[in-house]
Amino acid sequence: MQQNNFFITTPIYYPSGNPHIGHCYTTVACDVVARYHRMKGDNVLFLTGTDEHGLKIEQKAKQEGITPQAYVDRITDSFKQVWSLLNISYDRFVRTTDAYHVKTVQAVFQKLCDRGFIYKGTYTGKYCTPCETFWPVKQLVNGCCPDCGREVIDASEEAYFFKLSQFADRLEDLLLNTDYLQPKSRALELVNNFIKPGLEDLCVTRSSFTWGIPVPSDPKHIVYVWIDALSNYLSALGHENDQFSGDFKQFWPANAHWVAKDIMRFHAIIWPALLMALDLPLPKRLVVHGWILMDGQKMSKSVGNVVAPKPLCDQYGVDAVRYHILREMILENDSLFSPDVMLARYNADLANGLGNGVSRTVAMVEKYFGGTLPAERCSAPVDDALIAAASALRSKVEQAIDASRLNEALAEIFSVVDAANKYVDETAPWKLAKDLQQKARLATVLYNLLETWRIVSGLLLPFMPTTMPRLWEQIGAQASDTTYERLDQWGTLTPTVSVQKGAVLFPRVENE
Ligand code: ME8
Repeated sequence: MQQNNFFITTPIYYPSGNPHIGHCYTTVACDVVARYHRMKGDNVLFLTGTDEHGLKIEQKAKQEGITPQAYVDRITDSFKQVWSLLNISYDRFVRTTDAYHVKTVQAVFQKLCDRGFIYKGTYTGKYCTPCETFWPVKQLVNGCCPDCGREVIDASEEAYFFKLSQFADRLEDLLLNTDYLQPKSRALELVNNFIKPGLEDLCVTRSSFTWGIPVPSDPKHIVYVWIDALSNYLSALGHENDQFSGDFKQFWPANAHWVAKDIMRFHAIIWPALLMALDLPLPKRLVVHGWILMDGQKMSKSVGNVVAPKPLCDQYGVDAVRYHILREMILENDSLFSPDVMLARYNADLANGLGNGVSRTVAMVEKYFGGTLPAERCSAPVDDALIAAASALRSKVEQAIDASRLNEALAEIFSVVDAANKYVDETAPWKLAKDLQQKARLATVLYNLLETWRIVSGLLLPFMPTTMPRLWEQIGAQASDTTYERLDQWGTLTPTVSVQKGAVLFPRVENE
């Protein structure tokens, strides 16, 4: 089988506060896609990291009376701890303070100068400190930052500019006529808001603070934090540094950058323009999702309405948290985080639907057959719908994941969970068990259920990587039964399969 390379990235997060459920959404989503591609046999490189420079970090460290480096070291650790808690299988963690990254940023900046895309001028305009963003006055909303709504300050300084305006036509074409942006519905918003009003050249250096990467030829200027940050996707592959030899050639262009809509503009306009100026291939896909809202507002450190992942994981288990945040999010929309919805969905989908469905099947195999099914079979028409639904599931899940619609992949899987539970009601194994003539029929019903749980759990593995192997032990599935190739092959479990009763997979959680 030919191995495809697959390079997927999260944003590199600002270590200006501990990670919350919003950061977890993007990271868990990328983790699922990365695990899914590994399961398919692809050669995956999954990158995440932290974006550690800029005025905001410098100010935070000052408030605490420590150096910016000490400050980012601490918060970056807290990101790594949360990713480890959530079972995030990243392959590489880039920090913009890493020496190899600094080298790449300086080389990229110099290359843009050498190629004539950067020139020196004077910047006058408005600056939003929390967002680290300069805004042309015409883009302000009611005089405030169009992203976060907060006040902006006057700013004027000698600075370097990137000739972003030259790329307007190519960017418009990229957004409207290619599959770069997903969902496509966001393209018009970008073209109308940013390209049509006239793209201005981008100020790409700062000289009002020092916590950043100096311009190599003019070190009193610091490279703009977004040029610094976006370059992580190149530096982490060893481009223009000698840290990871061969990876750039192997993994660039990225297969998917995942971000939320707050930073879409940087990834849909500035990033491709920089790559065009560097004459590098463009990423294949930019996946932009909405926000997790809390009380009607974006969940964010600065609004102060964040939900921390640790207490939720303590209450529900890590896999349930991974499941829940992905199950609720429709790519185009924002989604509300609600503890009540989480509780109700956990109990309905995981505790009752999947967990109870599996444990009931296992208990019946134990009760009626001492734990091992006999080989005799007797089919009935009622089996056909379940077998068809389970056999077709892999291709539906594949389609949904390839379209970055993870909630739809989960909805497809849980419709088969429902079908399996309905099949139990329809076939009433407890009635069959009363009739000695029906042994083969009873074994067939239970085998069909075990097979359905095998397919369902195999496809759920990227979403719930801890619980699914425990489920396999219970239904008697071997590692070879749950490989990707077997997940659309009905009849994989050995006919005389033995089950093993185990701990409750998803204990019910009561409303406190
Ligand atoms: O923007 N809902 O870092 P950041 C959904 N350093 N996703 C959310 C979210 C929410 N309420 N809150 C945060 C930066 N996110 C830059 C990125 S990349 C070259 C540089 C997620 O810490 C989402 O992925 O502000 C969003 O795009 C990202 O965190 C912003 O993280």
